Amino acid sequence: MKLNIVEYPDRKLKEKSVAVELFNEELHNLLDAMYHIMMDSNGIGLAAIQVAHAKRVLILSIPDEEGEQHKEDLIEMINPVITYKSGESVYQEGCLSVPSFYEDIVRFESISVNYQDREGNTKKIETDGLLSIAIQHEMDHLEGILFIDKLSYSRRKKFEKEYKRAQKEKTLS
Ligand code: Y12
Ligand code: CO
Repeated sequence: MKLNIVEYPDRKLKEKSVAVELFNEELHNLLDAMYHIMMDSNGIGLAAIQVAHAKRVLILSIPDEEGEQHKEDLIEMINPVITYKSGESVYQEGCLSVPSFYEDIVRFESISVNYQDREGNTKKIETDGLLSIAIQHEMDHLEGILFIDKLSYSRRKKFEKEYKRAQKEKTLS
């Protein structure tokens, strides 16, 4: 399966993803292809809508203390639901669909999430730190929300300005 990353301002990213009902080969092929494009793009998290599949699917590969990502640490979440949230944390986020732009975003510090794995088994994770932030960022994608949608009016303006300048530079080079 050949996938491409959908980039802002593509309207596809605004789509709400639908629940997965079939845990079949098609889903497994999508998950495998998402893993490859995420790793090839130096990402740590990816939602299916970012590769134009409006399904409630996301993957996460959080680096270890040495900054290395291991296949065995890959987390695949199907139909995730946050069942508990507490605290507040701020992290400078980036997104493969909004390349070259990073901003501080406020999220819950700790969360509990119920989800299904690729076989449809029910799972639960309780987490904080980078994994918690990454899950919340990817779950926003399932609702058609980008991290830039969470910026204040002035920061959003700053983003639009930087984005327009980057586009102009692209066309000139
Ligand atoms: C914390 C905050 C946000 C997330 C969501 C997952 N985000 C990413 O995986 C972002 C990856 C990313 C990679 C980039 O490429 C390189 O660094 C080579 C990048 O830079 C460019 O596109 C130029 C931007 C974002 C998880 C945890
Ligand atoms: Co993103």
